[in-house]
Amino acid sequence: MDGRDWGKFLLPYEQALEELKVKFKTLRSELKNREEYSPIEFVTGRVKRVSSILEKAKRLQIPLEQVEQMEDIAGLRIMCQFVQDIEVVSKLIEQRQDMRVVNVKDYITNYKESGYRSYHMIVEYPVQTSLGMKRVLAEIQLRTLAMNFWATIEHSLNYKYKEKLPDEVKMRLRKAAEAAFQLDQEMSSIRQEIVDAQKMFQDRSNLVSKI
Ligand code: 0O2
Repeated sequence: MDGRDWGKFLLPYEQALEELKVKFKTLRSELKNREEYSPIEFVTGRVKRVSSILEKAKRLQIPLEQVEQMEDIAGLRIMCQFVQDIEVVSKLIEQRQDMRVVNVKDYITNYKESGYRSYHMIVEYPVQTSLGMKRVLAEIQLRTLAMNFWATIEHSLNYKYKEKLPDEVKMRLRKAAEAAFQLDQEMSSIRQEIVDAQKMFQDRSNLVSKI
């Protein structure tokens, strides 16, 4: 153990994550009410486990006194229905006054060797704590539902095989990533049809709830 009180160290990250979740869930409902369609499908988040922080710090040779440089201790995930929505949400994030984008990793254009696709935005976010204001880094991952499906399965397989996936499984996962990408492409091409249908469905439910 390194003597650090990890519980206290993680407090501002936990606070940042809770606030960010509320803000993006609120943005979702605001857009649904204002535009009848939200580019945000749902939002999740996690604070990185201490064992995972230590492992990553070791791998990236980050001294523990500088562990605050790690960009994904607070991680927010925003799921979108369509690839086009990712661009819309990323623009909304760039325009916000309550956070500052400090880095972007476009794993959609430059997908990883594993097959992983997502758009990562690193933001600096100020949290008001009892000790004063503290700026923390948070990683916002923007994904389609298909990208999220793939990443969730791959993450659990990696956990099962302790990061040593057999070549056969790796190959199948790469093929599955390609299939998920094709699905996103197909869905994108009929996006307007789907959005119109969802708006009609939304209007009907609103009407029924008013009766
Ligand atoms: P957790 O939740 O702590 O287990 P890396 O060097 O791969 O750690 P890199 O390239 O710097 O990271 O990526 P980045 O932007 O820091 O993001 C790391 C996070 O992105 C991961 O968190 C995953 O959520 C996601 N990610 C990156 N690559 C992959 C991948 O190949 N497969 C899957 N399923 N997810 C990936 P952790 O470390 O899993 O976080």
